[in-house]
Amino acid sequence: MTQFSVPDLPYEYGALTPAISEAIMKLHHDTHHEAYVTKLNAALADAHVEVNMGDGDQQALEGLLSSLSTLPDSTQTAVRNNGGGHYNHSLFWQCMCAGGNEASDELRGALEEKYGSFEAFKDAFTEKALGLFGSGWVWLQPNLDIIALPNQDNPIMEGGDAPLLGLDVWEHAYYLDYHASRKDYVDAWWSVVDWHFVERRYATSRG
Ligand code: MN3
Repeated sequence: MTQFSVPDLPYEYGALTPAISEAIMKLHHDTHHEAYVTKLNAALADAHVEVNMGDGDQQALEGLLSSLSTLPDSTQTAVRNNGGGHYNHSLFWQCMCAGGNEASDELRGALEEKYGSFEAFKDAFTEKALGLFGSGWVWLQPNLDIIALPNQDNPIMEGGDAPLLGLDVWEHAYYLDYHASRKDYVDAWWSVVDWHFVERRYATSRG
């Protein structure tokens, strides 16, 4: 039976303070992410869908999410929401680190070229985050496009590439700390982005 599992955070729960509190990280990782994984495993078991886990959760999820239409109709929505939830959160934890860091010359230069300046890129990304109605995610793609998608949807589900960077703008990601101010959350989030992780993904995506 296919069993996906919640990865440990790559840092302590309180590592992202004050941008994101220990209380949010515990709730978000231990309760929300855990629930997506539990429901994903249940949906696959109910439909007797076996997934090759040989290369780990991330590879298996990329295969699953890019071929949702091959699943039984009754399973597609559950896998879309909960498989998306598992993939997106697993990526999200890795996109952050204590204190954040700076983008490299290569990625920074490419973003500056596309958006005019690094600040203009951040403004464009923030604008997408604030403009997304309801729950969803904002993604930076390997071609450096910024895409906002609802719910737990991910560019992979649309036939796109695996994102480099993702921002969770569900209320559960910030409400305890910032109440209804998504803008304060996004502004603080920039201070904990692990650009070294993002630039490794950028380099890999370019072969
Ligand atoms: Mn979330």
